[in-house]
Amino acid sequence: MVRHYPLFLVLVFVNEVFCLQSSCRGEQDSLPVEGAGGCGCGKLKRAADESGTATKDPADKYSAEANERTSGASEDGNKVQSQMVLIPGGEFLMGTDNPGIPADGEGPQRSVHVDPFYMDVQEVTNQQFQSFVGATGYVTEAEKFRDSFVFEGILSDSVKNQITQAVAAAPWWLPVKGANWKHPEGPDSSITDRLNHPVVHVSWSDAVAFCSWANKRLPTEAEWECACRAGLKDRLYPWGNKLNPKGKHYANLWQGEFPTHNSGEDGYVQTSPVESFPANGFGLYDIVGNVWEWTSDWWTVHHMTDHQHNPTGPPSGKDKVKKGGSYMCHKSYCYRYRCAARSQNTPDSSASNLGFRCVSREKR
Ligand SMILES: [Ca+2]
Ligand SMILES: [Ca+2]
Repeated sequence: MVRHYPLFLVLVFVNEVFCLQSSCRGEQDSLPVEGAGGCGCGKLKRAADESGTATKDPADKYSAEANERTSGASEDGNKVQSQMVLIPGGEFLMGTDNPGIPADGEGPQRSVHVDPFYMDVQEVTNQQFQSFVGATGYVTEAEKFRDSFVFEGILSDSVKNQITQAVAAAPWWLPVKGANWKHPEGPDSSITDRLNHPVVHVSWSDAVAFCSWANKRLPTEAEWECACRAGLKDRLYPWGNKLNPKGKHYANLWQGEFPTHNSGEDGYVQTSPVESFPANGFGLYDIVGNVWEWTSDWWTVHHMTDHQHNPTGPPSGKDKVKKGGSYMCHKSYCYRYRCAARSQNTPDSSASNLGFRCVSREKR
């Protein structure tokens, strides 16, 4: 199966990934909420019907019965599964009344209750995803579509030279044939030397399938944000309000001029091994930075100010919420490595800076 993108779709697609992951800040800062659509956000879609392979409900295939047969929890114990920590839940203030990017729907601040739950201390790694694929034969959406989006700055010259499509507004996002979780920068790359890095090029549906196999699920946005804040009130970051307390880096972000120069001052210009930076107060690593993390909620920028109990987001939508920002985020264009920050992609989207972690009601 080969999927050909019409050029206009590629342009929309690239622009969309670009917008959703990182940029549009200049536009969004100056636009009302409705202006979020002005950057093309919300239109990103893979043509699933053309491929005929998109998974509508991946959890169906990875049922509890299948999990008992194959999941790391039942056979390999903690070798495959992430360690989990209890997130005590309770009342917390979600969102902010001082949004860094108002058009993203970061506000208003509202009182939210979430029940206690367990969360993976780390982003799901390549090794863990490899175990899942080895046990189930799962094929990701990027593999079915035979391409995914990769940041130009991490591509080899030989791969770049084969790409003829580009976008003036976002030339650093390139559609790479053969890019997928096993080959993050295309066919000439591998995960051999980064098994402990977060898996990337996984769609929302892929993430749901993995979590279901592990007898877990994706966090709601409220759960994710409660976990990010770690009991601190009105703080920008999981550790406080200063980005680099005492001159130290607390997350894998971008230093330097985006997109031309990443100084790697924090030690990494791409993904970093999970747990390379300090954990937050709940014991969660890389909850901001490293890779974006999918949540289970559909996207909306309109939020009730009423108190909410275990909110799960809108009943339907086009995009799923992702949280935490990535190694590509810099304040100059992607001030989204804050707990209140948020962005979105369609469920079948995948890129080189988007991953996930799982949660569960019981400890796994
Ligand atoms: Ca970095
Ligand atoms: Ca992260």
